[in-house]
Amino acid sequence: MEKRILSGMKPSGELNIGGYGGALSQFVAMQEKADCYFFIPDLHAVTVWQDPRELRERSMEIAALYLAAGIDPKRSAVFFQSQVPAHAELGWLMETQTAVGELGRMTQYKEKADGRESVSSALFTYPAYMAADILLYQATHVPVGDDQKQHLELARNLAVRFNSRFKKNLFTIPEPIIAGIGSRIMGLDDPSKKMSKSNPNRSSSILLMDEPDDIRRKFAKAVTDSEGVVRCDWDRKPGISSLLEIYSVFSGMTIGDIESRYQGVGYGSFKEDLAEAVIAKLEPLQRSYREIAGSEELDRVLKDGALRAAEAAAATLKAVKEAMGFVV
Ligand code: AQP
Repeated sequence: MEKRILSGMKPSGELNIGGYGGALSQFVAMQEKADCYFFIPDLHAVTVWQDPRELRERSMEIAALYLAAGIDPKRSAVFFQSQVPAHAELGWLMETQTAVGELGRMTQYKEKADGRESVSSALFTYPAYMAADILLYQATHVPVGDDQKQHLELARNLAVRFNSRFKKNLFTIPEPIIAGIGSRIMGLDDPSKKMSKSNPNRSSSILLMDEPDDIRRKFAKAVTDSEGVVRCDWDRKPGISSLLEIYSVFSGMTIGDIESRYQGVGYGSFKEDLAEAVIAKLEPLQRSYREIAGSEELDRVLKDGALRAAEAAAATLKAVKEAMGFVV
């Protein structure tokens, strides 16, 4: 069977190098090997409050960044989730197959709900909708960072359950592609938490659109430890380990090579070189982003992507509705 991949990045904030390491940097290589659907899961972004103007701007920003990173829209479908109504429709149907207990076990929900006075029911049910995103396109593979493994497991369980309850082999069971290097990039201010778009502290993240001086300044201030040795040890040295991970993603060097290069050298020059490696990769991305953002070509790509996605999704949705007993 042909390999088919679905992946996307939520427009819940400005993109940072966490999402770049865990997702965007791998998209181009994926399209060489598979039929790819790269979407912008804007329906998922609104599971927590989003300012409407910012949501629109960030959604367009992510679409432009996909192309700037090298996604070829002739090969891969690039589209907004909200422009393909089948996502919401299958999402509802998958919700009917999901137990409240299963959703309650999702650690991402627990983390996100923690400390909030009011939580939308959509934040709770979102994993069933994520399952629908994947199953709608019969994705054979889904790249997952550390934080998404549990959600993909749920999607697999739902697919198996649906196939056995209604119709064998209707859904393809998606396999995870576990991101290797880059799957764990932590906040610069607190290496116990992942670098997140929704973190209001701007110095916790390197944004993909940051100016070189901001990048240098943020890395210089990144939390490390007092040992002064550049080595990877996630338990004892999460700050340096995360910086090593970033260095590896942006330089192409292995963690081992970087450790050897900085033997006997303090954190200062390691951080300076790390900043330059990141700047060198982000500059061409930013340049190409500026050419693409706001262009008519981008609008065309998104329109075409939504049409292609809707066509692929329609076949699955019809089969699901028939299997469940709807009059279609
Ligand atoms: N810090 C990270 N390190 C490695 N991978 C990461 N990803 C996100 N942050 C990191 C990976 O990027 C993909 C897209 O994620 P997303 O944008 O859909 O959602 P997210 O994981 O919830 O990202 P954020 O930044 O944490 O957003 P908010 O703050 O809104 O929840 C995924 O594959 C993810 O693993």
